[in-house]
Amino acid sequence: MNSDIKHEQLKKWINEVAELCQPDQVHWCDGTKSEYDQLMNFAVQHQMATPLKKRANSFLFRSHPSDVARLESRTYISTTNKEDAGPTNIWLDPVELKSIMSKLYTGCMRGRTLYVIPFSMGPVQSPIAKIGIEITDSPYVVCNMHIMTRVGTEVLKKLGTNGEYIPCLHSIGSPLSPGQKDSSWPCAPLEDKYISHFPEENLIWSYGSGYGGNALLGKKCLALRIASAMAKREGWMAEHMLILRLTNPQGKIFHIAAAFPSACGKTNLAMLTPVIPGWKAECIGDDIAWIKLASDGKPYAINPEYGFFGVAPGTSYESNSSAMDSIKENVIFTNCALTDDGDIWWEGMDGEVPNHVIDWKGNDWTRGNKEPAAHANARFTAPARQCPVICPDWEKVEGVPIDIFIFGGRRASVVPLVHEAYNWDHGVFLGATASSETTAANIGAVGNLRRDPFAMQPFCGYNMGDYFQHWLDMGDRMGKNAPKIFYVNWFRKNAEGKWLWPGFGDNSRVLKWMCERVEGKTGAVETPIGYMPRPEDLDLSGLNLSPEFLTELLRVDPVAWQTEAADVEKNHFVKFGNRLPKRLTQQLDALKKRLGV
Ligand code: O2Y
Ligand code: MN
Repeated sequence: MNSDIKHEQLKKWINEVAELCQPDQVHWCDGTKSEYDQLMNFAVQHQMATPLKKRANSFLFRSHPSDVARLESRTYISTTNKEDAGPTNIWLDPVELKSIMSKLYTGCMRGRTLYVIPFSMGPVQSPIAKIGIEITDSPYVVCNMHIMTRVGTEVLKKLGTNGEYIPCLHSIGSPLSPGQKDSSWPCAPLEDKYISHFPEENLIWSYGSGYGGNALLGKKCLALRIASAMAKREGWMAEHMLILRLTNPQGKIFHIAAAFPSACGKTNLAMLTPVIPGWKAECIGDDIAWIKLASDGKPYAINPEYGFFGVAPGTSYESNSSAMDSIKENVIFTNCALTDDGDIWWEGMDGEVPNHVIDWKGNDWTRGNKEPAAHANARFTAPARQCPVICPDWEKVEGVPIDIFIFGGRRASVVPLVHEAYNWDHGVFLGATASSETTAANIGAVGNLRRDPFAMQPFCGYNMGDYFQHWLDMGDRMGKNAPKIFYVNWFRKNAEGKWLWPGFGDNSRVLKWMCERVEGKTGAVETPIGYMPRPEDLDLSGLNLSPEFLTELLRVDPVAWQTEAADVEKNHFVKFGNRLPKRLTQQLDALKKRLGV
């Protein structure tokens, strides 16, 4: 296949990497089913994967216990000047980082195959799409990339002889000596793991981890960290957002892009089943949105991905029936439990807890065991086309016009169910100050409050202060076409620690209010934090919600919000120094004034 490649610069890069990493062979991926099948056969033969008797063409992988999630502590944004990476990123000098990593890469693919994966983020013919080339020595990564991105010869054709691509170099960092038996999940020790981004040259180098966001480089590394920096330079937006189409009973269509930190039910909202009669929801994407202004002045979004890399535990027919129906076949499961009849299982799945399974570490597990059978960050990788509520326009090359932006987080107190920004700058302030309490799927202690601006804290590939300015600039360019901005919190609790809002399908009630706000058809009250629905503005028909719960859901406690404003000022905004746009300081001052501070 190498001789068919007409892109000389690409061939040169592959040859240079092959010389450095010294693989036994080089394989150019064509993205075909037979390639996928061959790689899966290889994984099964080498005890890396277990075929599942109960799900056609589906496989279970178990990772090494040290390699179970993306690693923020080993993720680097490497720019010439430290200030350009900003206070939310870990920075290393590019010369130093490349020197460290080049040593690690030397000979790192011995005994293995180097796979070249040409992939497109976005439909290949979309003007918003970008091409990446991932080099990896992991068959697991190749198979996941087949599902998560558009891989193959069509991409190389589009690249032609001199097309632009984003080089993504990945190695699991575990060379094999002659005759050495491989392990089921080879990877490098923590101190040798690096997930590195060089946004000034659109370059990604990842070493040592084979898991998720660390290794499937099209996702967080390219589509968010590198793309966000490209978007800033080129005047578009790369956001950590789901994309949802809502159609009201009159047939009017609304497109919503919503940003939530990890572990806030983003995939569930992306595949929402509305409880309100006559409303329909369709999924366009569950994690990432690339948004460009079209000639009509409106922002159009595409989902750059081709599949879902969803959190398994907690996913059930009750919480997300569309996700369950998406994973019946052609799925890769990672770190789930294996049942005795050859199916997967995880905590929170419908039905009885099984008496016996093999847990994610490969050990016997019986009901009542204190340890979970599936890892909290266990995943399914499933083709988006298998989702029963996938929108027929999800691959539209020009994208869909966005009417509403939503920010949110997981807060047990203070933050009400929903509020609406007074204007674009206020909406940017809401995004910039978004916060969430951590859960087991985030790294770090459970229950800590973390500011997660625009849900981009782990994913912004440049100085977050400049990113805030970029949002303000985009608003200026959109003018009257700028979407309305809302902030939601599905997770408020009462004094007894009980959830106040049922969430899931009932979230459609809140989305309905937003759509009616866009149409100017429903009311709201002005509060210090933004417009909010009066109880009568929300469609709560058929919902058994006590008046006390509703009052608490919509309560704004000025004293708690004064503390919130002080926290934003003293612990959050202060980090951005002179990169914090003045317009956001003005928003904070306006909030304080409305709160009577
Ligand atoms: O732990 C990982 O490597 C995956 S993280 C992830 C996966 C899919 C969608 N979102 C996320 C995230 O952390 O935001
Ligand atoms: Mn995500």
